[in-house]
Amino acid sequence: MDALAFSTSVSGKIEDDVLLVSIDNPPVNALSAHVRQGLTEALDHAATLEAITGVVITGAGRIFIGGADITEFGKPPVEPSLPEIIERIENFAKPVVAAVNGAALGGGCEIALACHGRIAGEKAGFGLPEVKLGIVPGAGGTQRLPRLIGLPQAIDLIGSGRTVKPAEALELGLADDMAADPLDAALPLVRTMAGQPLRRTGMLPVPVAEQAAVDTATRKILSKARGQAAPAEAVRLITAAAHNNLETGLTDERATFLRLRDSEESAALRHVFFAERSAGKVEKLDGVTPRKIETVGIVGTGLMGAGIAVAALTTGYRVIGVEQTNEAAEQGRERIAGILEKSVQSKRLAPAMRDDCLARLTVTADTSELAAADLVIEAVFDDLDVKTGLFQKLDGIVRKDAILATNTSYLDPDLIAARTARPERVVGLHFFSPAHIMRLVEVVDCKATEPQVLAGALAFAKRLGKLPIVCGVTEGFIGNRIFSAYRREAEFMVEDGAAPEQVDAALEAYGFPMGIFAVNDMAGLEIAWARRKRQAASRDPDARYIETADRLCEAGRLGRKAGRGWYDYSSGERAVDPQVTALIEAARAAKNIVPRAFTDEEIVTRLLKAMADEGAALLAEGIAIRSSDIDLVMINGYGFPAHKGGPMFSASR
Ligand code: 3H9
Repeated sequence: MDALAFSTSVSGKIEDDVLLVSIDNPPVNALSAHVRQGLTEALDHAATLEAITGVVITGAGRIFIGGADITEFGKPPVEPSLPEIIERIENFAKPVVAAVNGAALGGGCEIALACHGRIAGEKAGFGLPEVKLGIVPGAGGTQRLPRLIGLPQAIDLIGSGRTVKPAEALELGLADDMAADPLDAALPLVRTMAGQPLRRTGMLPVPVAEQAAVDTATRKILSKARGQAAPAEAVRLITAAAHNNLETGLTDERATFLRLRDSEESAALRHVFFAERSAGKVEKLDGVTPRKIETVGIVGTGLMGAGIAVAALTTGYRVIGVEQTNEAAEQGRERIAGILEKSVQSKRLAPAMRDDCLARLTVTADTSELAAADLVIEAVFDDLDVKTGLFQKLDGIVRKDAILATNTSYLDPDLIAARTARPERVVGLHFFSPAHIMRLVEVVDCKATEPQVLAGALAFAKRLGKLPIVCGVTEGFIGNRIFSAYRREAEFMVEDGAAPEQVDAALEAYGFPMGIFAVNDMAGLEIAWARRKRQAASRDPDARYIETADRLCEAGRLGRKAGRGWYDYSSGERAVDPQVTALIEAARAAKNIVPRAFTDEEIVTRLLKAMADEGAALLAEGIAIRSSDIDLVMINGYGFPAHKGGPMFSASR
């Protein structure tokens, strides 16, 4: 029989007595207005045609339904609404089964929940990730999921926004069955349901759960919420499902969804969502074929090099680690194996995958083995002579088409490149520590970098599962340059009268996991000290300079590792140190500064402005491609709270 077109994106096919409805709205089958209209038409068709005894809903391509169309948020509503369709599915007189071929997320999962049966294909995924967008499910998810799988499980799933795979979905009772091709199981299932009483999720009682289990699940979610509203609202709605009837629960859910959808928090998180999708897109690379990378050389297997090695091994690369001596090579190998082992213990890596990773790893003191590498990343001491010396040596070892990447944080990669035989193959790959965990990688497009080389480095970072941000050459690239401006402003305020602990508390109340002075102590003060000493001769003598950090370093207060820095850590906790207070007061007195009071609001406003101003300069200089890239760098590398959208987003509001 010919295909039926219910709308531009929803089609139907009659399979004997079953209407098979397919949603085809690339790229993710989002529930745009035409999909909702098509689904309504399809249900009308199935309701009126007597020969149809049941309906199966599936998605075309690799996704079932990616959720509500986020691009419609903030636009005038278009009928029919998703809750209306979902209610209609649940109350439909004929059985409706979801053949979940791929990700069923947000509104997509809510459609599946309202169906009378759910079959998970092998690529299926079920999730309600709304909290990640600063909202709660708005089409019944908080009311139907607990009815189907229980309160603690629903709190975990909705509160975390995580996606479950078919086996777990089956175990939870979220899916009724699994099949390689979900249609193969959905069609017979819907036929067996015809004429039988249907299991309507919204009519089920919420299974009785132990209060302790509900409390534990709630605590786990709230402890990670860091000042965001959505997770707590989601928990409240789910918990209320146990004593509310469906209608009351749905009304409360809808009102909460609409309120949160229009909040700053949701606008910020949606900005971050779309920013991540734009990141790494570089116009000048359109149509450029990336250099192929399969074997990665890593020179230096300290903390950074070992982290990069683990990231590469776990994503399928062959890795050749290089050290200066056999003994150091053995230690490097042990360090890498140790990180892999920890991942096995924490169940993030299967034991078989660890063995596979180790089989692809060589660590050697023989640099000539790098002849086999497609890409060599240096993770050696951050010194210009050390790095240039290494790259010059590599010129005589690696293939002509191999890429050389520097992981420098502060040196000028153009200088390193200029001293090599082929500057066009040099690129920056600035990882953040620990490199196997931190998502951010600044991919530095140097003056001479060839497009194929940049595209190769970018593709490599993406395959590592990282969030690559392309940037030009400048001292500290995007992140450390903004961090320096932010730090300078914080130090100005301290010299003018704020206490470091007040600055930190204001930042932490804003949503940073740690204030800037505590972060400096954690990272260690010596690297920035060395840089200030290097720059002393070229510093503008008229520019304001704060000596306090130098005085701390001179007194051996190099941060947390030393037990003292901006704070005292001798008790194991960070504590205000009267010696630091005295040092700050002496610095003020030396400059005749009369300290004044700062409000927390002024502190945060000035720090945000310092970041945004530096970001604007980076854009003007062409160092950053787009302002949302700057937001992502600060969120993923420097603890800027995602639910505030980043410094550029926040400055634009
Ligand atoms: C919701 O459902 C609310 C309901 O409870 C209540 C409603 C009343 N809408 O990520 P990708 C775009 S809230 C519009 O690279 P992947 C994306 O911007 C929603 N557009 O693909 C990108 O565009 P471009 C709950 C969307 O294969 C392109 O699709 N759902 C949406 O790596 C490809 O995206 C979610 O939060 C959307 N919903 O991953 C799920 N989703 O090509 C959000 C994506 O122009 N989506 N786009 O850059 C995802 O997690 C991933 O996109 C997904 C596919 C896993 C589906």
